[in-house]
Amino acid sequence: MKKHCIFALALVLSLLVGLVGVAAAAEPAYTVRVGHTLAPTHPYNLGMVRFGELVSKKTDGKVNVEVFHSSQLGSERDLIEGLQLGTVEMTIISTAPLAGFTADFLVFDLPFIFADVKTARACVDSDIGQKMLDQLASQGIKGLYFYENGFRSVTNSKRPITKPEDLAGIKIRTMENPIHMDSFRIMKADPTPMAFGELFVALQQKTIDGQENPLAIIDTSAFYEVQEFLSLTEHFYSPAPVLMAKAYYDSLPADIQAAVHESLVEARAYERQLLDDMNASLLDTLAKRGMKINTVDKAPFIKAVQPIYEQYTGKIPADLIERVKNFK
Ligand code: EAX
Repeated sequence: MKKHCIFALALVLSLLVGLVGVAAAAEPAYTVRVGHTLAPTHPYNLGMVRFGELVSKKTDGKVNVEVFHSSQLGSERDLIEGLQLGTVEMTIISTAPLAGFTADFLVFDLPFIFADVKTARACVDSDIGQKMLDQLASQGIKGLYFYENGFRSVTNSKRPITKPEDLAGIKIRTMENPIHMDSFRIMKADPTPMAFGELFVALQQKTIDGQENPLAIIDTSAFYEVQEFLSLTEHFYSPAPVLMAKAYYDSLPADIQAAVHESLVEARAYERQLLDDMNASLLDTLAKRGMKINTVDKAPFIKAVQPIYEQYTGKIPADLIERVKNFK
């Protein structure tokens, strides 16, 4: 009889241990909500999903990443403020809205400052970019890595843009960034800052004539449905900083922080590769979707926006502008 009781007790105990074990495995210790403004098919989203897969694997399921696309958690400005308030743990955005928080980020918004994507990636991944990310600590933000949005081109519903004068009178949506607005003003366009989430409807209702974004956004956000002309100005390069709430990052144990870093570095290569692969076929795709696409001679555009460099030297340290402009 006694033997049976001991056996039954051992069985109950092992079941309990098993249940606790399953419960523990089921409940991740850390849930990271990542918010962004782009479509679920854009590399921002796919890159963050890949980050989530990698960090969950590296931490045996302790970290669970939930990605919220399409401005579900607010605009890029809302997301930056959300990191500071602790209402969201992580975001991937363009640098443009950060200019209001740290002026140095404006350097990346200077028109035509990078000649090609290889130079741009090397620069943002260098000590120049790292120093900028580190500056965000004073704003309660942990700047982690630069992913990529890409070179921005103009779309509109009025006419092909082949030279700066063609922009005269075009009501163009810009990001909430002074350099973006001044660059289009100097070319006699009529810039309107607007959160990305409101853009498609504004184009559809023709309250604005145009916008400017990289090809992958024009495609994944279906701007081809509401924009007739695509002019390949490639006037700004948008890096995409991945940011975490500093208080949240600091609360993570060192091994979890290490897994976050490793996973973000791996997923960055994946996100950039996705963009490269998409860009290889997007001109053909967008033409098939009905967009009238033209290339441009960039020289007149570069000349037209040159005064922006003088205007912003001082607000952006002159030596930083020189370093980025001459980065090799
Ligand atoms: O960062 O607002 C924009 O046009 C940005 O390219 C977009 O939010 C992705």
